[in-house]
Amino acid sequence: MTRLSGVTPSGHAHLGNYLGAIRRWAREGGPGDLYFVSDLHGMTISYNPSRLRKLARESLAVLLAAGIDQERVFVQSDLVREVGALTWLLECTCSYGEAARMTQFKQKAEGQGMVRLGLLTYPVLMAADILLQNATEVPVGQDQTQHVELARSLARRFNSTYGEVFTVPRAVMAPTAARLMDLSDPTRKMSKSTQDNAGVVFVLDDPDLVRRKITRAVTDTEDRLEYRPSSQPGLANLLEILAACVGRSPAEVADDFSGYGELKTAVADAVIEELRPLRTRALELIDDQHTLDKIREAGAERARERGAHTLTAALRMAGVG
Ligand code: AQP
Repeated sequence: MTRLSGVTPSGHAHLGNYLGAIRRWAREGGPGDLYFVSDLHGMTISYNPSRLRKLARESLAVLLAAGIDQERVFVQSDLVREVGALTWLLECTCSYGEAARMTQFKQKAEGQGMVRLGLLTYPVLMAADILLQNATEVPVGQDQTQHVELARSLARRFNSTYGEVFTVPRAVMAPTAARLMDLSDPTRKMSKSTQDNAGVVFVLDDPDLVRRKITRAVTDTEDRLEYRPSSQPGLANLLEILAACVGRSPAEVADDFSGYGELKTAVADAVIEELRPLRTRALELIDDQHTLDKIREAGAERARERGAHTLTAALRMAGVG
C-alpha cells in the first residue's frame, strides 16, 4: 500500500498543518508511504518566486524534523519534467467540463484579478502526482475528495482507452483530527496564507511569540468552561489544541480548569513543549544546507525511479515519447 500526501508551501507551516496532518504522517505512516512538498501547487495564484523556493526548503525541513523518514519525502518540483509530462497526458484525457466543475476552482477563482489557467488545471497536476507514484490511497479532507475522484476517473479512462498502466487510487478520509481554527477569528480555519498572522501559530515561531498569540486568542464572555464548539468556538479551539497536545479529549481537559487565563497558560505551555523539538531540529536542518540538499536529492531520485516505468509506459501507449 502506498499513501501519498503533500503540504503546499504557500506560507509557513502552522500548528493546524502539524497537529492535523504532519504529526500523524510521522506517527502513523507506513513503510510504503510518500510525503511531498507540493511547491508546484503554490504557483496557481500570485506568488513570489524566491519566497516559494525558501518555503519549499523550510517545509521539507519541517517534514523531516517532525520525524518523517527521509526515505519517504521529496519536493514535487524536483520531478517537474516527469510530473509535467504526465500532467499533459492527463490534460489530454480530461474534459474542460470536468475541470471547470471543481468546486475549489470556483471558490478560489472568485475575487482573483487574473485567474491563472493553472488554477483550473491543478487538479490534473494533482492526479499526475498521485498516478506517477502509483499511490493506492490518498488521505484527504472533505474539500479534496472531488480531486481524488477526478484522478480515479482519469486513471480509468486512460487505462481503458490506451491500455492498463495506472493504479486507480482511492480517497481515504483522514480520521477526524482537530480542524484548528484561527485564534483571532475562530470561525475561520487556521491558514498559511491568512493576511493577518496574529491568530496563526507557525511551527517555527519562537516560544515567546507562541505564548503571546495564544494569550490573545479570542474566547467569549460566557464564563462556562465547557467544550461546546457551536456556542463557544474560540474556547473549543483552545481545548482541542490542548487535547491534541496531551492526547486526551477536549471535554476531558475542560474539567481541569476554572478560568480562561489558567487555560491559556496551559495551552501555551503544551504547544511550546510540543513544538520545541520540531523547531530545534527544523532550524538545524535549514542551517545545514549540505544535509538538507543531500536528503532532497536522494528523495527526488527515489521518487523519479519509482515513477519512471509508469511514465514511460503511459507515453508509449499514448503514441508519443
Ligand atoms: N487548520 C487546519 N487544521 C487541521 N489541519 C489542517 N490542514 C490545513 N489546515 C489545517 C491540513 O494540513 C495538510 C497540508 O495542508 P495544505 O498544505 O494542503 O494546505 P491547505 O489545506 O490549503 O492548508 P492551509 O494551511 O490553509 O494553506 P492555504 O492558506 O494555502 O490554503 C492537509 O492535510 C490539510 O488538511
